[in-house]
Amino acid sequence: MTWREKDRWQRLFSTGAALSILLFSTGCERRQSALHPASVNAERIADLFWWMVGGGLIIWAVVMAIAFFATRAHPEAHGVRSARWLILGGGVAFPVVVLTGLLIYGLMLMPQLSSTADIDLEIDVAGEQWWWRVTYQTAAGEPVELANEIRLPVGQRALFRLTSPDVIHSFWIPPLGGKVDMIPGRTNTLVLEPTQTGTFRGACAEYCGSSHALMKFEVMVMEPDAFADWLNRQAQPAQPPQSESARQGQTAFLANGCGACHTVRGTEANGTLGPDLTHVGSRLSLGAGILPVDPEAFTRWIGHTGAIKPDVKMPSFGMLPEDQLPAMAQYLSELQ
Ligand code: HEC
Ligand SMILES: [Cu+2]
Repeated sequence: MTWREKDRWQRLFSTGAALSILLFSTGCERRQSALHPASVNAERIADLFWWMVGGGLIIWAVVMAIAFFATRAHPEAHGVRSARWLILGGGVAFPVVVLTGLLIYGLMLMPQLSSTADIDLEIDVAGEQWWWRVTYQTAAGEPVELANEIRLPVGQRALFRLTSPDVIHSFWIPPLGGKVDMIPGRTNTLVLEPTQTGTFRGACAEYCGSSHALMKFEVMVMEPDAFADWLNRQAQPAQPPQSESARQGQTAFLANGCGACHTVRGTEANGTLGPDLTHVGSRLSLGAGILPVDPEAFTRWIGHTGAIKPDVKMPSFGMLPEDQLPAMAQYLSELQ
């Protein structure tokens, strides 16, 4: 291959790489993108991001113009005085001014971002391996526990208390905010005030073990009335099984020891190691954002737990008699 051919291949390759990066980055989903902010603080941070991108582009253009000037337009030697002026101006004065401006802007944002005043609602979230334990403090007194799902009323300020029982996770809902570490023995706080309704997606942003990539959660921002109805329903005990197969499912659920790890409020199942299943049939996802919520998915989850989520802290129950899994799946789907 001659030098010229090699050059052409290289150019083709780098254009292809640049194009695919562009395609991938525009393929980002809105519901999991920090560039489509949907909360007061996320909007402020996105503004800061765009100012920095804009400023960076201008500085890049100026540097390119100077490089062009020095290498193509006037390649001859330049005077010492004008060179010194350029170095002091562009190398010392300019960065000092720009970086000081950015620092002041950032410092001015911080008190607003971390303020915990005027809270409408308090939610505890614990990062578990590998799911999210979510507890709402209700006005009525009894806290309401659920998993892998957070609903918020639009326009209200929600205070999150973030913890972890064992390893470090990081709580992140890109369109709303976060990337706040959940550290054992410590409680970090985060305030979110959503500005639009919609369903968003959160993820763990700190490597926490083998199924780190399989712990997601759904965040639904709703009108305040719909939110209050939802929280009321979540506070109710589980409804009794409706169909014959769900009744058999409940018997199997209790007989096979599921209640040692799972709570179904209103029944004798009161374990706390795994997610509260009182209203699991009404959830937006199963297994921390990796399966849909339907009888088929329940059957798969119970029968192939470890294959779906490596190192999961729930044993697989694939060895149970064949009719028990669909019956339990029916029971769980009816826990609306
Ligand atoms: C040793 C404790 C343990 C036992 C016993 C157990 N589970 Fe689990 N279960 C868990 C844990 C932990 C999770 C969370 C797994 C994850 O997503 O990482 C879980 C998750 C689930 C989920 C998904 C919940 C959600 O909101 O995503 C369902 C459904 C479930 N278990 C059903 C059952 C059934 C049915 C049985 C009995 C046949 C059972 N479990 C027995 C610990 C247990
Ligand atoms: Cu994690």
